[in-house]
Amino acid sequence: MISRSDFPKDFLWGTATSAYQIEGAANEDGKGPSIWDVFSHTPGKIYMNQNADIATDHYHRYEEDIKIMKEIGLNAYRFSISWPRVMPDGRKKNEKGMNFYEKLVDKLLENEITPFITLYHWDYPYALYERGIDWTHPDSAFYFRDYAAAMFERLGDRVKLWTTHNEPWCAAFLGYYFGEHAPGHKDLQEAIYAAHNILRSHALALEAFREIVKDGKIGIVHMAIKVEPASDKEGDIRAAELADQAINGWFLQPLKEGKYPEDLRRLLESKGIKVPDEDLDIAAKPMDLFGVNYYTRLLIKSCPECELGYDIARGPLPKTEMGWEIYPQGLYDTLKRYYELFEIPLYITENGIACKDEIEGDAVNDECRIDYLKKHFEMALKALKGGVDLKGYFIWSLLDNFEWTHGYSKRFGIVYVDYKTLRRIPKKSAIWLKEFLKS
Ligand code: GCO
Repeated sequence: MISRSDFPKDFLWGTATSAYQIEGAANEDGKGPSIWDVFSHTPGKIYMNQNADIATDHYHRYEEDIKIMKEIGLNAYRFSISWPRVMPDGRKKNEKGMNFYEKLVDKLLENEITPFITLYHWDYPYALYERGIDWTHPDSAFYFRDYAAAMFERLGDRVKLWTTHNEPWCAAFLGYYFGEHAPGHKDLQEAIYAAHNILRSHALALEAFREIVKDGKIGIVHMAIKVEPASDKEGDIRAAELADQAINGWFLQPLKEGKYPEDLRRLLESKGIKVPDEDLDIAAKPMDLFGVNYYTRLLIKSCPECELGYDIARGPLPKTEMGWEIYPQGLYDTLKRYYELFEIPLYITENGIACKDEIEGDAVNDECRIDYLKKHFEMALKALKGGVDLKGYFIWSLLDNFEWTHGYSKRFGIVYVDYKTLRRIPKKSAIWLKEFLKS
């Protein structure tokens, strides 16, 4: 079994969360609604019509949660800022909202836990959306830049590790094409515009960061699914290449060289979709770090009748409560790919598993999570030994929390949350992690 001492001494070991999924206090202290507040209150969108008005009430319990992190022995914490909490209308500062994040950061630093901030984890200000200035509108990039600059000014003296966006693919394609996430649109053209403006907003925020946080490091967090062909048939191999361009390349290539993947761009244009290219060159501004969210792989098969010519095939491997295959090898492959592509430090910004967590008395015996984490830690170490400059590992997640359209039905935490009382109960994986961090 590997031990913590196999990793560099300054390696960050943390957990990851996001504002909408854990904070609650959805209308408190001047916070404005986000598109997720509105979406989760729309009947039929979320499992059992649940919402995150309360979530895990981290807004009021963050000191207790930091104490738990400290107790486990974690030295970092990845969290996101709720844009409408600090700017209810999308641009005017709300001091009470700002103050929450200052207190959170100060408490983390007091406990020698390194804060690692995500600026956008999908909770766009509804006030901007209802004015038509959502991600499909070019001005969204300027509003985002002003929001980012305000946060750099407010926290940049204490927080040195930043990312602009969490999984832009989800914000653009789940939100605007598949309709599964807020704002629930189903329009491929809108999704392409949203992806483009998110990339522009990332570039503008980077420019602002260079001006404001001279000694900081900034990047982006990508949903890094390992795409593989369902068979070695030519059709499946071609389909997987196209799917990889859609899921990974659509963001990786602009970030690397300021242009979209050629095959997919041509296919989209052949369907009458306009693919913008203005400002795309700025998306390739140099970053200091790259965040890899890895969970699983996707097997792709050819599907001539499908809109983009491919479909997902069900894989043979053991699966999680989300139905995702458990595939640690994909983490190693993904880390190697992205390090070779960007040649900058990588962080595993999310990795974790939803298990059938049952509580017995005061214990949750989540062996499935311990097994998953062990195997993925081993792949991270293998990548490190293989030359990848891996700087940290954030487990998704600290707490069970609001799993988007699945509501509270899927538990990813290393700490169990009893949603009736909001009591936190460290699971067996938290106890295992505590031992690992001492090893
Ligand atoms: C994501 C999001 C998280 C999810 C987690 C489990 O990567 O999709 O960052 O908010 O909750 O990944 O699905």
